Amino acid sequence: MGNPLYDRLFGIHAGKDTPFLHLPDGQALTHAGFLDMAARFANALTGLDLEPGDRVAVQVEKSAEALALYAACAQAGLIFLPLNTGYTAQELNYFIENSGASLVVCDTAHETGLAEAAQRNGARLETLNSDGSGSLSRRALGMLPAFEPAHRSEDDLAALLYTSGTTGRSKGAMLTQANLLSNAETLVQAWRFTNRDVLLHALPIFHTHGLFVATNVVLASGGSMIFLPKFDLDDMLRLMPQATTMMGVPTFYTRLLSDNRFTRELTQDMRLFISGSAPLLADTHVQFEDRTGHRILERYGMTETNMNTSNPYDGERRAGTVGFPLPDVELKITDPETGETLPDGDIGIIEVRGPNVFQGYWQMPEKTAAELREDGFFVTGDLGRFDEDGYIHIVGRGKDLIISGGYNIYPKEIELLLDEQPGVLESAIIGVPHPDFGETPVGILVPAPGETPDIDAITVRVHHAIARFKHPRQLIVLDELPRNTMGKVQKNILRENYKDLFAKT
Ligand code: MCA
Ligand code: AMP
Repeated sequence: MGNPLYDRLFGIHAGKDTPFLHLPDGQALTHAGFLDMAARFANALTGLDLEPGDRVAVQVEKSAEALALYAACAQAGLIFLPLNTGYTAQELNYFIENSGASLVVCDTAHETGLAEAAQRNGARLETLNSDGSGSLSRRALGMLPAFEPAHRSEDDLAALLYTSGTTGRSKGAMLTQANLLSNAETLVQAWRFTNRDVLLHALPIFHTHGLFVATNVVLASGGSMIFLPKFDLDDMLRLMPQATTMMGVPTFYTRLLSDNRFTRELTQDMRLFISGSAPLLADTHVQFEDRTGHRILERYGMTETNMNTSNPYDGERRAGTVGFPLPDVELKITDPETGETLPDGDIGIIEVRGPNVFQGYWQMPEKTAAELREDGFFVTGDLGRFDEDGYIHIVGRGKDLIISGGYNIYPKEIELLLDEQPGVLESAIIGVPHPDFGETPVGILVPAPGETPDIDAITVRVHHAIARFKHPRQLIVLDELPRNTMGKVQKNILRENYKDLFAKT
């Protein structure tokens, strides 16, 4: 039976002295060296009595070792559960409990804060730091650099990625080996990746974009990555001439364009720039081409589906669109009320079906049934339309979601928190345009009768409870929220009223 994920992404590189990771310290880790590291971690994991199917929750900084832990989980048949490094202990407690993780891996700095949550949920706790040190690495160092991959089938779960929801509770998207492999292999073809490619990798590796889209594509094609801990403009400009491709969220592109050192000459050896996770403004697309001569290739995906559509490699990459459905992905536009397919050109909800689509939400059958139809179509909640040439335009969202610098923020989660603060009757979180992050959350508070909410105290509590990127950039007190005749809060009016709060001057 083998282990398709391990075999097709990692095992194929056994014994190769070719570079895989170019690290910030100037060192390169070869494919063989990386596999040795992964095998040691796999031995360490099984030494902790983990068995195929167990969940491994990982909140660590980006490093070669962190990536090797992903490979090790694939090799040992464990379900990899990566977590945003910005999440607070309170948020992590939920993920550990909900997933029933057997092992939590975190930075030493967070060990004390997580110890109780791990213990309460019967999970072991190990550490892995950005410099590669930590208790798990120490275990791994004492292990052999060889590990017989656990038998797994394509239908077995490979990863559990939590994605927030409109109800405020995060849901674990169950992704199988087949989900990940089919998408990686499709994207290699669609974007013409080869073993000569060098990807400039500055994305985090705890989300689909940096982990599956970027890393799996490079693994499947045999190329290498310049593996940066995070997006740093100076590093990007310095290293771009050594790369052939880059994947980024729109903020990467606007930040590059804001610097005069970013020139046509600097990008002359680049083959391809890819953007996704949030809408790329048509204006950014045009400016980018004017400056560099390259047309950014925009694609569209979700945690639940990996990538669904892409602009063409050959042919017109059309600004303001996300291109065509990928091979084997079916996409239809449906009426939000009836679910019926709409005629081409009409705006409706985007639904997708294909080998990329997840298996449902971990232990949440009702939520799964609400979004994943019995015929296999997944209701994305994004609003779109086909244009006359078949390009897909995303024109909005049917779901209440804010995307800040590529990170999703679900207003409901923050509203629930604000509503329970002293002196607050009710609240609304809206997304307003932001020059750097695309959108940013702003909170509107309505005081309880006769009370004055203490904004400073509320801010402190919000900061303690949720990740930095979700913090409302401003809290505004209003006497009441605008409502329609049905009593529903009219967020569109609030968005319009506050749309210029962070406008560029
Ligand atoms: C960091 N901060 C943020 C964000 N990132 N605040 C709001 N939105 C953000 N995205 C916080 C920092 O913690 C910091 O807090 C402060 O804001 C300013 O940080 P700054 O230095 O400006 O930010 P940065 O560290 O440079 O990060 C910005 C970034 C980063 C480079 C845009 O957020 C990023 O790499 N985003 C990519 C996210 C991504 O990979 N998304 C894919 C999801 P303080 O002031 O306290 O220090 S997967 C997905 O969506 C689907 C599948 C898809 O289609 O890809
Ligand atoms: P996530 O849940 O983090 O996977 O985010 C997925 C969401 O990001 C999608 O449902 C879209 O709303 C949005 N998204 C991803 N790529 C694009 C894109 N190219 N244009 C517009 N929105 C996008």
